[in-house]
Amino acid sequence: MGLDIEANKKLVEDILEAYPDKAKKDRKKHFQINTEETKESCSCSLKSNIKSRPGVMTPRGCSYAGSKGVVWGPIKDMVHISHGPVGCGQYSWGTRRNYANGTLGIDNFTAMQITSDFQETDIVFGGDKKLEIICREIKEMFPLAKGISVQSECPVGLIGDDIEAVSKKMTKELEMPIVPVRCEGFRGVSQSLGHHIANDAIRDFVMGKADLAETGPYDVNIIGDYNIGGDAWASRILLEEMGLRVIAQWSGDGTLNELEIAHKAKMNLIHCHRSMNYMVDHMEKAYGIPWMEYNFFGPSKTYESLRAIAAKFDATIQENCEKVIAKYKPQMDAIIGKYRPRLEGKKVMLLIGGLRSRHTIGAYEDLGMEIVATGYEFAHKDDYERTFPDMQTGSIIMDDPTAYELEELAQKMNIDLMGSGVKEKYVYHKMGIPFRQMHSWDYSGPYHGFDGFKIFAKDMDMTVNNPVWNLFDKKEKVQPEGASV
Ligand code: CFM
Repeated sequence: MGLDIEANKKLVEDILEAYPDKAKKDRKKHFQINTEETKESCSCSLKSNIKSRPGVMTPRGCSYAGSKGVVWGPIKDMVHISHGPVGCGQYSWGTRRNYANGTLGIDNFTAMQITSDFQETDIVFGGDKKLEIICREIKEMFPLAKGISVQSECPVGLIGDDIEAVSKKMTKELEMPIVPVRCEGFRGVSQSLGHHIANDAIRDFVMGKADLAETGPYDVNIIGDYNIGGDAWASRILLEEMGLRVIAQWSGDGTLNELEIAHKAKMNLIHCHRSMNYMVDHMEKAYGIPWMEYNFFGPSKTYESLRAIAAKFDATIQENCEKVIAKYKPQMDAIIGKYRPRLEGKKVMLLIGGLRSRHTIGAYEDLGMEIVATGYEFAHKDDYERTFPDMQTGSIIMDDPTAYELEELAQKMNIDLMGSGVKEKYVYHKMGIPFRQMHSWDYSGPYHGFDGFKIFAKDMDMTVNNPVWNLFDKKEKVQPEGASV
C-alpha cells in the first residue's frame, strides 16, 4: 500500500498557493508527506504546538477548554466553577459527552454549569469576594460535593485576582479541597497548555492526599480516558475481565477520591498520552509507578494492547488475557465480516484534537478503510513521532490546518469520509461528503474496546453508505461561481 508521494506534495503546494507569500511559507512547515524514511524514524521537521496564524480559521480551543472541559470537568463529585464572565461556561455547557454515574445535583455535577458570572463591577473591583460567597453557596446547596475547582477564565488573570488565597481560606473554612486552576484561556497556543496546567493542579493540590486500605499486585489506574459516550466503561470491563483491579479512572466518571489514591497503583495505563502524560511522568518520578500507553480502538489494536498490558503482569493475567481475546474474537470477526465488504477501500481523512487522529487508524483499517490524510489541532512533536509509523507512505500529515486547507484537501483527494468536529461537520455535509464527529462520537459511542468497535463499525457504515449522499452531485460547487466569499 502507499499513495503517490510526489502527487500529494504537489497537491499541498497547490492548495497553499492561494496564500500570500509569508502565510504560504509559514503554513508549508505544518504539512509533511509520509515517506519510507519518516515512517521508519520520524525526524519530524513538521512544525507543531506553535501559535496559529492570525487571520485563518483554526479549529483550536483554549487553555480553559483544556482544563475545565477536558481534565477537571469529568470529575463528577466536585463542583467546577467557571470563574469569570458567563460566556465561557455557557457555551461549553454540555458539549463534551463525558458520562458519569450518580444523581445529578446530588453526587454528580458533571452536567451542571456553575459560573461566577462576572459583571463590570467584578472586573473593576475584583471577584475574590464573590468567589468566597459562591464557595459557601455551593457547600450549602450541594452538601455531598467533595470539593470545588476554580477554573479561571481570561479576565481573572488579567485583573490579577488572588484565587489561590481565596481557595486556601475557603479550603479551611469549608473543610474540603478547593483547587485554584490558572487556566486562563490566553495562556499558551491551544487547549494543550490547559491540560498541563490542570495536571499540575492535580499534582499540587490533590495527588497523594488519601490512602487506600488494601492494595494488591494487580492495582492499576486508567489514565486519560474521559468516558466519552461510555468509553472508559467499555475499557474498564476488559481490564477487569483480565483480572486487574482498576482503582482509579482519570478522569471520566472519576471522583476526587480516585485522584487522591491513584499513587497507590502498581501501574498506570494511559490512553490519551497528550492530555495526561504530565501526570504519569510525575507519578513515575515521585512514586516509582511505571506507565504504558495502550490503544483500545478497533480489535487489532485492542488485542495488541491487552497482550502488552498482560505482559507486564504474571502468568495468571497472561492466561486470562488470552481467554478474554478468545472470547471476543469470534464476535469481532463477525463484525468485520459484516461491515468490511461495505467499507473496503473507502478513503478517510481525519482532523481531531491530539490523540484520536492516530489512535483510531487501526479501527478504520480493521474495516478495510484507508486513511489518506490525518492531522491534529494541538499535538506536539511526540504525537507526530507516534503518528508517522502508523500511516501509509504518501499520506498527508498536517498540523493545525485551516478550514480552507481541509476543505480543499477533502475535495481534491475525493475522500469518502471525513472525521472531525462539530465546527467542521455541516460544511462537509453541504459538500456532500459523509462526516463523523470524532470528538463526541456524533451522540453515539462508546468506541473503545470490543463493545465500542461494534458501534464504531455500524456508525461508519451507516454514514458512508447512507443513500442520502446519492442525492448530491459532488462536482457541484458549494459556492456558486462568482460568489463573493
Ligand atoms: Fe485526549 Fe480526548 Fe483527544 Fe483531548 Fe479534546 Fe476529546 Fe479530542 Mo475533543 S483528551 S487529546 S483535548 S483523546 S475533547 S476526549 S475528542 S480534542 S482527540
